Amino acid sequence: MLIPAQPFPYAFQMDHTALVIIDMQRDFIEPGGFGETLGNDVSLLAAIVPSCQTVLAAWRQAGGMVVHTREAHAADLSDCPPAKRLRGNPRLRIGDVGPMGRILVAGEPGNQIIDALAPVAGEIVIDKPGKGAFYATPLQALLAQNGITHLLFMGVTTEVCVQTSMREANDRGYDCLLLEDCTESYFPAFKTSAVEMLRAQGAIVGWTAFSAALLQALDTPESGQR
Ligand code: TIU
Repeated sequence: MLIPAQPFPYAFQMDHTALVIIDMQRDFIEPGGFGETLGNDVSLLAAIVPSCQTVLAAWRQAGGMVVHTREAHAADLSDCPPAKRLRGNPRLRIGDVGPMGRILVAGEPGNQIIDALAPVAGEIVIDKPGKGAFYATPLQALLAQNGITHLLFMGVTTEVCVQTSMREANDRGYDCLLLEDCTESYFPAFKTSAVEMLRAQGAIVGWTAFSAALLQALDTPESGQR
């Protein structure tokens, strides 16, 4: 398939491409989680949920591989460096008890992926202790086992976990595309900057496109090379 993208069209084959959904968790999107304890207005992030749902449904329908990530720490916080836990002056720190359970701890209610985008059987779910999806996770091995060479990214936040994951993936040789209307930041200006810098210099990190371009290609797979 070939879809309109910036800075130039993006080519991919369904069976070598995975949709990677970064950290669409209650901890970032709902009040009372990690995102809000950092002082952010979390309501901005909910706006992308409908477009993410549409893409996820179409990608599943087309039979594409789906990877969900969660920023999550072990209950004993053994995978949370003090430098991360002690940074800044949040209202609640990682591991503290908040209204949705312990902040950013695996298995807690607030750490779950939001219901609207919940994983289904057969989809990969990666718990990651860092901002990037590859650091200290089995993601690269799982993608290699499945012959994946191309990654389509959605999720939050654009300039933190999405950008870090996309840069990690780019350095590992994946052709990456970010769906612009399926990612969001607590800081609109940072989203704009991140999108622009990722695709600058001839797609130095990767491509960007709007979901309509992907949806149109998925509707008409015969329109491009499959
Ligand atoms: N704070 C912020 O913008 N993001 C994070 O801490 N994690 C993710 O982006 N998932």
